[in-house]
Amino acid sequence: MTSFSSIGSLLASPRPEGQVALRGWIYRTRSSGKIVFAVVRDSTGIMQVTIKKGSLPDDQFEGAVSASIESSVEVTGTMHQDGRAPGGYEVRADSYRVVGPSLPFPITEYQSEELLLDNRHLWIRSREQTAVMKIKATVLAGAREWLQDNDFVEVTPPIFTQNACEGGVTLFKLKYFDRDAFLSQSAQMYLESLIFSLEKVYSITPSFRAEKSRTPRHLTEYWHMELEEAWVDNEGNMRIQEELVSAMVAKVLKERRAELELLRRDIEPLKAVQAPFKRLRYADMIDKLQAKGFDIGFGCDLGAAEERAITEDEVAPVFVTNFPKECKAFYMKEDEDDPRTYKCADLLAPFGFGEVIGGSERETDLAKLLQRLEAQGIPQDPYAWYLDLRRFGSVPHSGFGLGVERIVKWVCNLEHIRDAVPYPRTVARVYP
Ligand code: NSS
Repeated sequence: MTSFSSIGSLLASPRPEGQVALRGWIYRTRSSGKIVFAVVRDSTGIMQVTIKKGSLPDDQFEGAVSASIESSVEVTGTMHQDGRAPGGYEVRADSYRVVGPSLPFPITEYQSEELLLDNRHLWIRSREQTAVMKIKATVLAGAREWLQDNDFVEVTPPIFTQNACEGGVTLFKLKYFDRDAFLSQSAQMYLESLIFSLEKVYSITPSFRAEKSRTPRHLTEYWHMELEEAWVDNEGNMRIQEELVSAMVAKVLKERRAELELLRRDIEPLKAVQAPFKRLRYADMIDKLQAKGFDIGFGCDLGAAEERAITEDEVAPVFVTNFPKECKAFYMKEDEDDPRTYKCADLLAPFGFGEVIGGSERETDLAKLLQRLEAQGIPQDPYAWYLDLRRFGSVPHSGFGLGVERIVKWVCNLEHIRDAVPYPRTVARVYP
């Protein structure tokens, strides 16, 4: 049986004049009379292959002439240095077998965004998408590595829920047999319950938000990394976030240089992503925004434009702390030093990328929680179990949620969040 090598391994340790076997998909191909120049890609790279009439059976040569891009092929031949080939080497084929021919590929160089999205199942083969998916996997691996090194336990919270963790406006409601249920917006409340045994927990799950607005940073389904820790206050929570994010970026810089380069991502600013991150108070940011001409006052939430103005001159992410209560969810802990505000922080990525994490210390005062539910007209029943957590050995605790695609969008410098996920779900799209 033929033993195939990956293109990446062949280019990393070339075998000049040596016999090699590779397989993949035709990335480019052109023929001129008695010779076909094909570029073959696999998951690890691209390799130029030359197919010369007479060097292999005629039917294989004809097959190479007629095979169009995205046909899958198996190639054997010898590897030769060639300065004009990508990667500096080419393979001269002595056999070239088309495994699965391709119809004319619907995606060519210049296509509308709509056509690309309709053909997402084919478009995800592109080298850019492939690089983004690899970087995303490394972002997740870097996080899991840091979390494991720091004794966090990965847990698996439910997706069907009856709790609106982040408010009713963006809930996806569904029929759960004879009851109503929602798709989870956040695992937070379940994670809070798990700290009473495990103390340090995290989960990576899909979260769902019925976001009607079409923006470059909102998906209706996104991957949510959430963490909760007992005995930690808001400052400790921020220290975890800055170390975690620094570790994720460091892992990408260490292992995904080639992919960052393919995406033409300037890596210098990423090198500056190192804990600690700046802490800025919301109230000071309002003053700063007013001075810049924004029509904004204490109590207004920060939108994309405000976040951009705060971070446009930053190289590393920054925390904005102490949001007014009216901007945030009922479960956050009041700051006794400034009771208009919560002990909370949003982490904003630099250069205007905006919010990537939302976190807070949690309110442990049962009376305050009950009072807020009442004031906001939120029925208590679905939260009875959550409120119980304050009745059975409550402890100070904090946690946060990180939008994985928001991080990937920033790290890869993508214009739109939909390119940070293979099959984007937005208000306009659930196909393919
Ligand atoms: O609404 S959050 O700000 N906070 C929570 O859900 C908390 N309950 C998390 C927690 O403390 N366990 O969302 C957290 C992050 C936010 O900073 C974004 O990075 C991301 O989730 N997020 C989104 N990403 C993509 N698309 C949408 N629609 C979206 N909404 C939030």
